[in-house]
Amino acid sequence: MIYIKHILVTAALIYANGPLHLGHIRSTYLPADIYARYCRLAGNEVLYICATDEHGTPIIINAEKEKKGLKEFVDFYYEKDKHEFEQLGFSFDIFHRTSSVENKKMTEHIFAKLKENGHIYQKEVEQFYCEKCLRFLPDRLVVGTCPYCKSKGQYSDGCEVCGRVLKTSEISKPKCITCKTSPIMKKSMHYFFKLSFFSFKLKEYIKNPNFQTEVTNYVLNWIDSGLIDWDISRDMDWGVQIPGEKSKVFYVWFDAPIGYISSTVAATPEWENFWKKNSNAKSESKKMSRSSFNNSHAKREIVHFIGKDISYHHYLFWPAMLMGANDNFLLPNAIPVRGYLNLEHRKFSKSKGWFVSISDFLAEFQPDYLRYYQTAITPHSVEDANFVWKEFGTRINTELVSNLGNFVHRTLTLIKKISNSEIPKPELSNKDKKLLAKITETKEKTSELLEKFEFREAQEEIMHTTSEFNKYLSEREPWKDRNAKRVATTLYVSLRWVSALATLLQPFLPFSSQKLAKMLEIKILSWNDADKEYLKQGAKLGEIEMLFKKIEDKQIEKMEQRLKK
Ligand code: B3M
Ligand code: ZN
Repeated sequence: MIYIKHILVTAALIYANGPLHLGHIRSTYLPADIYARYCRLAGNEVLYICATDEHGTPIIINAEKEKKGLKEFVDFYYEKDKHEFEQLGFSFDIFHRTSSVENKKMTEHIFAKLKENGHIYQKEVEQFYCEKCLRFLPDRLVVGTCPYCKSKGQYSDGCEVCGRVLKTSEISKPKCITCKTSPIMKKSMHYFFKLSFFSFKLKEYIKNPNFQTEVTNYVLNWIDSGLIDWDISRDMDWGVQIPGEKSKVFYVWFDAPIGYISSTVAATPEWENFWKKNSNAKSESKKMSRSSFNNSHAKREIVHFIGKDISYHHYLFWPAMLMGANDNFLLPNAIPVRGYLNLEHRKFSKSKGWFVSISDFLAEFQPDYLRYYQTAITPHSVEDANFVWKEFGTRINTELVSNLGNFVHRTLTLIKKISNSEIPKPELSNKDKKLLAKITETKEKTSELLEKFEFREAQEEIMHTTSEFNKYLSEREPWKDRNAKRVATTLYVSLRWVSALATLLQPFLPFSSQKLAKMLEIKILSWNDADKEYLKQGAKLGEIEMLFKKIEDKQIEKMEQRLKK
């Protein structure tokens, strides 16, 4: 089937409460960027949306630690995150914030709808209250001992050691995080969302074949063990105020996913084309062919990329909110989930110094190195992975530098030397033609993999074909071949793969793909044309630049040393 889709791609909204590290990139922002870039090249109408998640108690705690005002604190991380995401080449169409006017309005709207439809009720509950600080202490503002595994120093909303989500007042030996006194229990009227009402519908919803079964098995388990209605209010001032209330805001997990919609609103007046069932999208015209995966008859697609720790919120709360609002909202078509990243086999920890920030990385290496390695170690599954400096160095040097970079460089410099940068005229044998056909095959195979979110395998596919062309070039030895026709043919065939690479690499390595396009003096237009002969005979190549630089052992040692300190 042939048509343009409206595709909304989101990456989990990053908490504006600390510097980004490599772990954030791998599970969420990079895969989402690869997908968004590919979908654009494939001719779809795409929006890639992200924002800072600026509410909730983690922000309050870290702002207090850094002795900054809340607004000043989130402003700082909003700017910092935005800048670092840009440096890594993430192609957001908007990087917005959940503290925006649009988000306040959309949150109020969805809340009003849920209320209107009878999905909200009020109930009096007991909450921790600090008599010294004179404030309620929701979620992370209380620390204590986990009642299950007895680990000390756990937040009242969940234990990081045994992974259990805790109910209010369940934690033992509670203490106020600020003044360390023991809080009392005080009554407060809260708002609840009837999550339990949606159990059946959610069970139907998760049957979507786009979802990973390893995830839906979990989710099904949660549903079967009984969904509990969800307290969506908090007694504090930081957040989206609940209409008609004083010192009561929505729970951060209520307004955060709404940030996906409100950021789309801020990005385009045509936001409904991405979010609503019956809006009249203008560009349903016929254009691109997409493989049969992923209900390809649907004209709209919403894809949320997330890390595995927030599956509950995305597979249950969020679709239930959209269903309950009953306002023509589409439900997410796909929610790809990926696992955590460890650093040299240990959990990232900023406080323990076991950490690599984006700025530290970029001070030493180009952003495409990070993109390449992270994609190479990230399957489309909840499996965790390891960032290992030595392995990083080896893989970049053998795969990017020796295989890809070398092939491109050899081809282009030989053309420059032999034919004064003019595109050579070939005489193709059957063997040459067979190799050229490989370009189309690779393009198609890569599309299929990308549409199944198998980005690691897609990147491998391109690298594998690069090795084949590299082997061809080495075997034909054009640098010492005396047959001018043969030399021209060898270089022509190699150049066809170089020019295909400019497009095929774009989702993965946007900086290198751009450099390559500049050397070839071409514009990257569409995925579909990647295998076409768009370098015409007689045309000339531009200036040649090195794509990649070898990583030295001492650079790797320096990064390892930094961890040990
Ligand atoms: N900020 C948690 C996280 O960054 C949370 C995601 C919100 S997505 C709507 O993993
Ligand atoms: Zn206190």
